Amino acid sequence: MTYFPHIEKIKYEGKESTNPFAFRHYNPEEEVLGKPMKDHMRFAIAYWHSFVNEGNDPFGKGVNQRTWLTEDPMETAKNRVEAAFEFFEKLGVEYFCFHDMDVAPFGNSLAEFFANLDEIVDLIEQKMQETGIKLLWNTADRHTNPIYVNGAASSNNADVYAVSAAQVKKGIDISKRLGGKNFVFWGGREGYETLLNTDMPFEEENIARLYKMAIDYSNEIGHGELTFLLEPKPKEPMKHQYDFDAATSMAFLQKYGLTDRFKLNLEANHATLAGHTFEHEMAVARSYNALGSLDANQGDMLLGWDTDEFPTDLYTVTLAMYEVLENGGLEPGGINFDAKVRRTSFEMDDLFLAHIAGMDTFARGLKAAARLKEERFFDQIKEERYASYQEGIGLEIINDQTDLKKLSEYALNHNDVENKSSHIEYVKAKLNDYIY
Ligand code: XLS
Ligand code: CA
Ligand code: CA
Repeated sequence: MTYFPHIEKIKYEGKESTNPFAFRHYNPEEEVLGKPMKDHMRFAIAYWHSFVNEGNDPFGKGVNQRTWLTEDPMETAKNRVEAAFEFFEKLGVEYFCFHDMDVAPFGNSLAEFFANLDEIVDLIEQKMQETGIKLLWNTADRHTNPIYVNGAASSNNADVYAVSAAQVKKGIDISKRLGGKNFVFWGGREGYETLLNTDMPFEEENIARLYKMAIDYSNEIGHGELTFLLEPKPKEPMKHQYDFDAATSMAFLQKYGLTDRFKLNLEANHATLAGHTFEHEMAVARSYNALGSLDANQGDMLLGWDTDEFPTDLYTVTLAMYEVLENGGLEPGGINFDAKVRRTSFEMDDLFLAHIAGMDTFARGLKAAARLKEERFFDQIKEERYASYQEGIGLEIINDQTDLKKLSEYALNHNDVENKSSHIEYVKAKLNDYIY
């Protein structure tokens, strides 16, 4: 049985290819800065968007043609595993990511859910062994179940807190079993609707408590290598989400002493929602040595929602890949396509076309970023811009050899302060030459 019978393994055919089912830029083994492209990217497929999402929106039902759907939820779940691994292999992607709720039906109780999960994880494990495909990260979906109406670890209801903890425990067990290297905590409904009824410090402390328990449990079961990834998002589904952006998330991790085991999983669309660029979020994370992994997608600048489109904006992707290079790579993280096909792209083959578009865009972004790095484009601009700190009073400042008295004396004797133009339009025009 095959779910994509017309599709052969997707190959790299070069820029001139007119075959829509071929890579024109992503050539997995091609070396860029001494490393195969595929190892720079460590691409992963998001199970939820490609194998669960039905293409519904607030105004209409699902439109996606998906041949793995049946009347029986367990049968559908098993079909999905087959379809997903066929897809990963044909696309040549080595990693995948999933929420517990993506892979197995909840059934009627938590116990039934865990039993369903065990059965499906058996199948996933077998497929991973057969294909060599690996788990980039898994996570516990603590937002879909109606009990999470007031949040999970931030819920006012302690029984809800316990269910959420049980899902996290199960998720870490699954991670150990499948050899996962990362475990994601996206805040889901951790946030508030109104401060009128919310004790914010109390809720945040409870969230931190759960994360500490997760760290302890991972150590206890001999899975202490696991990196936990906190994923910022400013809004949706809550009006205000606690992990607003990278800076807010780092303040939280520092406040509760979690930085040893936690890094950030940054999503492009969430950066947009927070009023930042993707590269800003990555630069902030890097400044804390906390850039863990990426959720590759893009938002629509004309809409205020989390639209999770496939990434095709070469400009942003180039600047993001530049941050990845500056970070020395993402391992053990990677680049997960947290993106869904548009509702009008409802055929099965669109799953391939969309991922090919994203992977080709990242390949082009990587190459442009490598050129920028090799030619020290940004380094030179910055060196020149901060040159005043390389000598004289500037050097004394950065060597901590001054104080307010000395600086005041210096300033009073130097009335001739002169600034230099940044020529920013010229910089942007030159940047275009590297990208296009
Ligand atoms: C939702 C998030 C979610 C996380 C994983 O907006 O992007 O899918 O990446 O829970
Ligand atoms: Ca995400
Ligand atoms: Ca999103």
